[in-house]
Amino acid sequence: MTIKHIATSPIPGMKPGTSGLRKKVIEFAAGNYLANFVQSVFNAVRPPQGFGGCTLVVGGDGRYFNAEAIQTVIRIAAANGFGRALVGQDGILSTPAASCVIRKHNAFGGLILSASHNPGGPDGDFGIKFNAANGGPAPEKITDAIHAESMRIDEILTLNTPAVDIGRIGSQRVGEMLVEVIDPVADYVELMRNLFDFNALRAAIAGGLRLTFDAMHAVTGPYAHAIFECELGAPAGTVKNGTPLPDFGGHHPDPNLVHAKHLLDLMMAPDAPDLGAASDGDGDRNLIIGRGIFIPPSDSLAMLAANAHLAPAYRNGIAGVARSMPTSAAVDRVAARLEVPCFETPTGWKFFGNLLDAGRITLCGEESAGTGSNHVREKDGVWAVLLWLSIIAARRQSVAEIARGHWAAYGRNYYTRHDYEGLDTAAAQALMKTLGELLPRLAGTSVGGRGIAMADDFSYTDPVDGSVSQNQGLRVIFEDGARIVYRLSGTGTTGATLRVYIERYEAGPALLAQDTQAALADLIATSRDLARLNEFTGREHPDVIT
Ligand code: VG1
Ligand code: CO
Repeated sequence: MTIKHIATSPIPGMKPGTSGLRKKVIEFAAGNYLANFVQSVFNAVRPPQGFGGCTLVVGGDGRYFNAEAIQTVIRIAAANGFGRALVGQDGILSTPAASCVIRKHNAFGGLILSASHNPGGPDGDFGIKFNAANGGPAPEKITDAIHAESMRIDEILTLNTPAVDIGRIGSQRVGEMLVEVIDPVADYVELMRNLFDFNALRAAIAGGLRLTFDAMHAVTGPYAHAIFECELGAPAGTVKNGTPLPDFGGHHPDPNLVHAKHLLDLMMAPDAPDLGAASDGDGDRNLIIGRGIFIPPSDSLAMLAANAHLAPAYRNGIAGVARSMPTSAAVDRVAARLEVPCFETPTGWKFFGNLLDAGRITLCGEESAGTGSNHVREKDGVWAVLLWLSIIAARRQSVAEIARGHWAAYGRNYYTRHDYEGLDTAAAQALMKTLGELLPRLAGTSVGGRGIAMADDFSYTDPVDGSVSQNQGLRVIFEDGARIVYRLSGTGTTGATLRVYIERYEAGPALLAQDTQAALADLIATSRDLARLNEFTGREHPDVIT
């Protein structure tokens, strides 16, 4: 085997602090861009004894450039001395399935090729990230090391080998590395079978429980077919847009109320199925809609936590919960009632890893439609649907009844997120800087008729390893518990996206039916005034309201 040494130089654009790399396909496909990142990862994580006995898991969401990228990864992994690569057939592995495979096969880690909910195709986005041996996104210590390596890289090690046939399950050799092409679905289905009572779900579906699942032409199609239709006996057609396509059929695989509007419309009809759900490009997000009712992700997390004991895996209760800071505090109330701890972490799944590994939490989630548990170290869209189905089947109630019952018991955290997309980066940064400077003077004052209890730039100390993550979002907390949070997105690829998160708690059944935007109207106005949004961005309205 002859290892090729390709001279290269650092390529800018790998932001420190982000768990992976997301860019336009044209940037990724140009020159050594992808190869530089992959080599930088290996340089950052190489154990002292080398990669000899190590297994690398490789797979992606099937988007444009996925197949080529996998060949590049395989050659560089072989040249860097990996013993074995496990590759999803046709290059497919959903993010939660990759996490499952890493854990089950005791892999050293994995490279997941996806830009998640970002659009795909030749003009769309591509992405790659490294997950560690626990199956979770690399923690900041590792991502910072990857960034540092990417700034000093001068050489890529690769091989001159023909492309591996990733369409055929079985083993082949690339240089000295064993490449095993695996069924991307099997390990994941087995894990779900162990967590949930498939017999009970099958009986509920046979008894009339109806589901519709939109895979948005992204990676969850094969998983949803295998589980909902084959294992649980839901009728053919339950899974919509179930074939992964390189350009996601020209759609944006983001299961929100804008890009999955058709599902919302369908679920608002009187004869709608009991549960409507969708997932994103790489299968880690979930959208949950009951007949006639959308369940905001923060509420979904709270409702799942309150009812998790109805599924076998969580029968004995949960150890604790965690939510990202901008996620509403609905789940905090459930944790208080269950008398388990509730952790508040920065945005991004990597911050849940230590808490899950240490057994301090069982369930966790984010307002951005991510929910998961200790079964893997990623958020998991199909898992969330299975847990919802389990709860509906066990309680024999509709989603609307479960939600109204929950709000009656715990009160309701009215919550919305306003996204201002494609902003001029300098303008967005100026807004954040100005607001950040204002925050220390806000406590004790009042705005829009509300007293401000505290205002700060969120900083997190990991309770397990003590590591500190700063600048994780500007938050303004009012005396009545209402909150406004501002942060800039770390996942966009065009300009800057400002996310403004707005929340207010209300107890008492009289207000349960109120429209969320109306319930938060005064805080929404305050959020714009405080940040001088119009002045900095020239925007009158957000682009996406969730
Ligand atoms: C967004 C979400 C965040 C999520 C991240 C990755 O990040 O807000 O909650 O963890 O996407 O999700 P940002 O920085 O754009 O706000 V996924 O499904 O794209 O892996
Ligand atoms: Co995703």
